[in-house]
Amino acid sequence: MKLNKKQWQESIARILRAEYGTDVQSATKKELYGAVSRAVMALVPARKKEDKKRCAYFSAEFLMGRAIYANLLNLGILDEAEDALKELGRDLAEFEEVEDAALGNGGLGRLAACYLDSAASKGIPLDGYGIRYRYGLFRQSFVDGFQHEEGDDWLKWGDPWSVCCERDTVLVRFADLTVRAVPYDMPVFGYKNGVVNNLRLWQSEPVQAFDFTAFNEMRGDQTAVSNFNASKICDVLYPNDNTMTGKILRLRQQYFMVSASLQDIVRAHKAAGKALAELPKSWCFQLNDTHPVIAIPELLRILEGEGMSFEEAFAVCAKCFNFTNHTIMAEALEKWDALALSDLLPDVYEEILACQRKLEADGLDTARFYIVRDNVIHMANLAIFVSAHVNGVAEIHTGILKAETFRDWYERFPEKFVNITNGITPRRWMLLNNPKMAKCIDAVIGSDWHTDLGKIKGIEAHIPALLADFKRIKGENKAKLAAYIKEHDGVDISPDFIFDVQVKRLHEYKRQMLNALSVLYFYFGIKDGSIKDFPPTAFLFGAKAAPGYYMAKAVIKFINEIARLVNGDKDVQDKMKVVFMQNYNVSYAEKIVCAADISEQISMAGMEASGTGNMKFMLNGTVTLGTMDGANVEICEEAGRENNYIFGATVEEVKEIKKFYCPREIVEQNPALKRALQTLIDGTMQDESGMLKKLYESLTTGYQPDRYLVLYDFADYVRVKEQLLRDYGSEAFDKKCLINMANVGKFSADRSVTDYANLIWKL
Ligand code: 26Q
Repeated sequence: MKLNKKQWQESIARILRAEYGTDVQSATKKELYGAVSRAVMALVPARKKEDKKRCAYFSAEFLMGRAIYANLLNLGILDEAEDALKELGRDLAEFEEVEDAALGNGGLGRLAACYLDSAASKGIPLDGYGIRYRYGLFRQSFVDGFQHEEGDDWLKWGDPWSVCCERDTVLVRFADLTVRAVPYDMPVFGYKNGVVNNLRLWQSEPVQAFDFTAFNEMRGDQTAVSNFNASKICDVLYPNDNTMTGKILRLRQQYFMVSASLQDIVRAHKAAGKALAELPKSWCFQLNDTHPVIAIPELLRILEGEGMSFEEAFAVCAKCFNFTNHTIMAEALEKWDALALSDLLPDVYEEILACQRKLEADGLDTARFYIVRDNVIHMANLAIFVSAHVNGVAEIHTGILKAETFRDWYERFPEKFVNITNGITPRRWMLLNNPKMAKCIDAVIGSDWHTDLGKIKGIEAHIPALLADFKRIKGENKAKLAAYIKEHDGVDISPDFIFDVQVKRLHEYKRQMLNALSVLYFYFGIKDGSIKDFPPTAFLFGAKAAPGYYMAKAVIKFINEIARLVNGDKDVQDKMKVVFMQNYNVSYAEKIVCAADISEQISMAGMEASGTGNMKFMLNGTVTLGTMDGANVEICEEAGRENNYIFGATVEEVKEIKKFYCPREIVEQNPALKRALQTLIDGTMQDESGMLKKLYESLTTGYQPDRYLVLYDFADYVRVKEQLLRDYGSEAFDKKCLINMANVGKFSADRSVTDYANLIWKL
């Protein structure tokens, strides 16, 4: 599977000649990218047909990021490929322009991608199944401080990592049309272990040219409709994160993906000569949130179509399915209108009703347990009722699921509930994005930590010796990020500044507003002299707002206005800078997490299921400024609360506060906060749109003013943030950074997938 330098060069030249009619010297970046990728693909061994049980990870999102570097790294040929190209006068770095495969929104989609990497690297037989969206998550830019969205044409660089498996095409039937589902397979390489798992993404196509029988079954007047709708199913990823819109096209996407996947799996199972009752011995299915939960009634339908009774089919499903919940936000728990679903998928609807009847026949109290009620289908309840295991994604989150969100279910089925704390792959999030730091660690403790992250604990005994290198490398990473920001966002920031970073999706519960208001507080404090000796700090933001999420877009506008105010004021130029980085994505994140001095994880306690960005920063040696929420809690357990900066109301306190909360009182008692808040309405900022005024109102008036306790937590946040800024630069502070890095072991996705394999999949 390995090539020497000469063989590499020959292979690339051959592909360039055959596919593009060109040579290495004149090939465009895109052509060269295609040729290098295809040269790698030519090395992929044929999949061995093994009789091991496999897990299928069903997910509407896979946020893979750029494939080329990660693939070369995992195959152990990154340096060889680099050498081979260099000698030909070309450079791997040219591919930095290649579009990210952004077939996901944020945490949930990136988690799926990290789990694919880790499973392959651990030799765990896990395959991903999802949708090949024509357009991924929109590209973001700012115009006058407002977010603008553009289609993400990720295929314009071609898709050399995928193989179209036309022969595995299946038909997916809706009441009003039948479409072809064509699979595209992407190999998932384990880290230097020869394992190749698979990510199968389905693309919808019109049926005509393919299957004349299916075509003829349809009435003539439906032809045009089906032709129109077929490809539309996979047109675009819904850009929502932690909210749900009840759009029927979204339901079509979900059904399309799971129906195709299950038909494919059942067909292969039968072709291997195995009985369908034995399916649980060969397969299990992990449902990545509620988005693929319609797989449950679909498998019931398929199995009954093969001659099983409902009871028999149900028994198979109850062994095969498992469900991961990623959010407690009511607005993200999927519910579908029963009439709409029965119109679109009448047979599937019958299966859902049969599940509801079974629930009743099992003697569950319908006041507390229901799948269908008042003509609404509750997908999470369906998932819990049928699944063998239900898991949350961090200790605190699983605790809240048990005690609140799914309390009744937990009381009735305690054995189903498990916690599996999220993790990240250390290959992409350290070896690839911070290679110098990785080499530096290798020199001290060897390289076992690449695949056994617990071993990174070994650096703790060498912290004094590592400090100088750590600071130098962080400095270099900061300089690189600063140069990128200059080029990409047009703002000059000095690498000597403290880099205070908040990058994640934009959501009210994540409280970018809290950070924004603190920036204004510092700004006015420096201006009026009440804050002295402020250490020069760059406040860096990155976040996409769902296009339909008004408040989130208002926050972006607000922060961009703050940036205009601060960066345009000569008085504070040597003290602070504010940048809202455009189009934050996986590739941008790789540059950011190795260059940050502060990781802002400041959600209202109880709201962030886990967070995984927090882990990426920790791995790269960054302290967390955060609340006791999500995985922050476990980060403190592992690395010590004293080595991080924790503030704010706890989950228990939030509950109490909400009983009597009056944000106006808080503001009246805190003139500095009031001043920062007033900028939303006092003309400091341009606001012809009226958005900022709405933002002000959401914090101060209405039914639930300041739902996420931004104003309540402000004073404590600023107190701890000021402490952090004072500590920065001391040796004690640098040690905290490395202690965090040393104690990141738990947050390896290798550990997470091993837990899934042992506790849930039983592979
Ligand atoms: C649902 C219906 C219709 C349209 C969109 C959606 C939708 C899409 C994406 C709902 C939710 C999401 C994404 C949720 C998500 O990313 N949750 C995050 O999951 C991470 C991985 O577990 C956690 O670390 C984060 O805390 C959690 O916010």
